[in-house]
Amino acid sequence: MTTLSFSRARLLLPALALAFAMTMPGLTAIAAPDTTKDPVKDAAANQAVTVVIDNFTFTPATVTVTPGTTVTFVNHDDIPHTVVETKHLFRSKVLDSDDTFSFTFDKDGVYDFFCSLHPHMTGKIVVETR
Ligand SMILES: [Cu+2]
Repeated sequence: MTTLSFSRARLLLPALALAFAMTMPGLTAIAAPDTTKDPVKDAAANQAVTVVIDNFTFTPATVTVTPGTTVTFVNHDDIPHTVVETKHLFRSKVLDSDDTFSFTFDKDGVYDFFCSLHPHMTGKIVVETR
């Protein structure tokens, strides 16, 4: 059952995350990159964008897209991660290696997300009509 493994993962992983975070103080410095030059923004409408999870990081950390864009998150780490929108717009299941989660952003807005297993992992999808 996914419910069982999810609960176990939630119990086990925060401690690991904390330990990891302490070894990488620079990670918290990733904040508010300049999105005005994001090349993704210039792609065609109804685009598909991929955010890669690797080395406890969402890349790119900020993506600017037009409404209707489907964003796919893919976990390239060898440990599980999740993608959770801060205001509960979406919440992925636990993504094992190479698992993906997709969400289509229909409305303009700024959508912050994080990994519930490693809350220092954060990212942002900016949806704006051009
Ligand atoms: Cu994670």
